[in-house]
Formats: sequence, structure tokens, C-alpha cells
Amino acid sequence: MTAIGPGSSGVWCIRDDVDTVLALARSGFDWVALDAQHGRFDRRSLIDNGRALAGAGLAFAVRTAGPDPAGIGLALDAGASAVIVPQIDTADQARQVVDAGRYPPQGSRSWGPLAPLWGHEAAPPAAAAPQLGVMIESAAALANLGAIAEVPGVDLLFVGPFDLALSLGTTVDALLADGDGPLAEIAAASSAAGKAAGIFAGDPERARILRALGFDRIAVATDSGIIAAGARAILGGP
Ligand code: 3PY
Ligand code: MG
Repeated sequence: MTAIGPGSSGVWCIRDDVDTVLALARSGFDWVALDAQHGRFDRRSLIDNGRALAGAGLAFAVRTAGPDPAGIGLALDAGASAVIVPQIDTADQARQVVDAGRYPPQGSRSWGPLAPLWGHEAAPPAAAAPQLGVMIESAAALANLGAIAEVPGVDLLFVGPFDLALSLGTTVDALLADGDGPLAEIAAASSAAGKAAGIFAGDPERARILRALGFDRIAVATDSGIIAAGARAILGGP
């Protein structure tokens, strides 16, 4: 587990429970993402979860609360090897993500890794090469797709299908059913620009459809969804 790699299936954690995060990270998923936008993670718990994951030798991603450089820096200081930054609508905003995620001279990330807090040596700045993902989840982002995809230093275009559907005045199911629609367009634009294409699915059935649409880095389940599905399976439900 190092980055959000090709053909990968990730688990999206919202519950901010370090034992659950560790158990899921060890259970066979290719990556784990801690959701600081819509999940419970705050500054303190991102650091605590980061320490636990680093101690177990497990890499992780953080979906930041927003595009601000402080949140991106915090996630990386806590040891994330990838950030997924929500609601990026323009190439300028994507450039700001790259600026926040890279040390000088490529960017203006401030030095302050937290590994020394728990007795690890900090990796030298030159060794820092986090994977930088921007979320495509609005009509505006779709209109600026080519320009966003071309931004140097952006590694990953990651779709938020729920916000995208809201912004387009449609539904996630309708987006999934449209084989030549916006989702396929985003996957194609990513690959044309040499960037990775990821997406939040939230359940394995949606993930199967999304793989066929061209996405190969998929958040296939959430921690809460896994608990609910486990309970249903044990109780013999659907
Ligand atoms: C979306 O679908 O909008 C997301 O951000 C997934 O978490
Ligand atoms: Mg979203």
C-alpha cells in the first residue's frame, strides 16, 4: 500500500475510529482514505490515525476538508501519501493544490512533518512525492476538464459522483447508466492527459459499472457501509 495505484480498490473511512481504520487497512483493500470533508476526522484525529497507520507500515490517503493549503499541508504532515482535494473547478484551483502539496521550488508547502512527534525521523523534503488528486464534481469542473487534467503536478482526477449529479441536475444512477456521458468523458480526459482516473463508488455493484466506464482507482466501500453489509449478511437479509 503506497499510493492509489492502477486497478486498485480502496476503502473510504468516515467514522474516525483508529481500530476500524487499521482493521480495514489490513483487510486486503489496496488503499484507505480518511475523509476529513464529510467524515468525523479533525486535526487531532488525522494525526492520531496517521501515527497508527505509519506505525503499522500502512500508507493512506486523506480527502481534505477543502482546497485550502493548511488542510493539504496537515494531511501530508500527518503522513498521508496521497491527498484528494474536493471541489476543484478550475485549472487555477488545481495549480493551487499542486503549490500546497509540493515543497519549494515546485510549490510552497511549509516544512513540518509530524513523524518526529512519534519518534520517527522525517523523510527529507526531496523524498516527498505525494500523490495529488483533485476532485471533479461540478458542471464547472466538467467545463474546465481538459485544462484541469493538463495541470502539471496533478496526478489523479477523482470524481465525486454525488456532487456531480447534484450540480448537473441528475442522479448518480443516471450518470452510471450513461455510457458516453460525463463519467466516461472524465475517464477519457484523464487518460488523454496521462493522469490517473479515480472515483468514489461506495458500493461494489457501482464499482463494477464504473470500472467498465474507464475508472481504475475506485473507493468501493465505506467503513459504515461495510458494517451495515456485514450486519445484513449475518442476519440473512438482502
Ligand atoms: C461525491 O460523490 O460528491 C463525493 O464527494 C464522494 O464522497
Ligand atoms: Mg463530493
